[in-house]
Amino acid sequence: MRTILITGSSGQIGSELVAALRARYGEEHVIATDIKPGGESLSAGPFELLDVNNRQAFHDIAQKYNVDTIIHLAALLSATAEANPLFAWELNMGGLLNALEVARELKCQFFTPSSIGVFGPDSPKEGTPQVTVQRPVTMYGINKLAGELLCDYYFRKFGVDTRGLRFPGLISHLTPPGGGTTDYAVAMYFEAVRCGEYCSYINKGTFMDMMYMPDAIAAIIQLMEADSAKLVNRNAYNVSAMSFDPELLAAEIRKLLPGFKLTYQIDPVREQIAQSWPNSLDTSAAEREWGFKPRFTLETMTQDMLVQIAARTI
Ligand code: AKB
Repeated sequence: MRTILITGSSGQIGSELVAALRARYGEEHVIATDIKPGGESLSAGPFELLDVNNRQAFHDIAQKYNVDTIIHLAALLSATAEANPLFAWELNMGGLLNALEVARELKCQFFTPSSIGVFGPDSPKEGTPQVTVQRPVTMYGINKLAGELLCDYYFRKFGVDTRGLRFPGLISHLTPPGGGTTDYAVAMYFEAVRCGEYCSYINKGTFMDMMYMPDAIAAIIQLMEADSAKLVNRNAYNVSAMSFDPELLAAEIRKLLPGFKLTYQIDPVREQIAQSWPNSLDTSAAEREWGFKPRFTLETMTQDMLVQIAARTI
């Protein structure tokens, strides 16, 4: 049985991943950590306060629980990183380096998410290949691309079993994202249910890849359990389930909430970030090497999101 340490557990991915892994491997086998105190659900199992920039504390907690797997999620997302580039470098790169060092010292399997942010304006926009030109123009993208290379280095040089996914925008009705460029999609669902209208900071015609959180959680587990020998692109798989712009998402919401109104007030920073990213990814390497197959389409995700949000609002 695995024993897994997760950093950034209170975040959008972490809060759902901790629950899924505890259900799969047992409560005591998943050590949730975060820089701030965990909520009720995280504290249902082992929880520790951890600043990932403190390597000694990171090592001590991992050793205390005898962990064999580290899932490193703590990071600033794209919009926040653009507003605080120096702190983004410090946290996104310093935290990752510490996590990899602890994984090396304690011989742990390792996962950290990458992002569609690793691509830039020079990358092909449609069907962006697994291996292609990567010249990101955001601090977040630079961090994530350097992170992929650092994970490759720890695999080749030290034999750490590193793995990673290039996540698109992740949609969830449970924990809101914070500081990302793709967050508008989640906000649109919540506002549609709350008041029937949404003002988008991303422009019509700006397409980005997206995926529903249950598919993201399943993909992490599937990749971590995959046969290492088959993982050619082990630290950086393109994954996505759909691509849409605000208009397409609004049209889907209107199938269930016909009066929904979409307006625009463009945020130039986030719009520019979005425009530097792909419109749609080629995910064939993930399909071929470890069987990636998302279940949710834009239609089924929208149905589920609206039902779940409405159920909570009543
Ligand atoms: C963001 O928008 O920053 C993230 C991402 C695509 O990595 N959701």
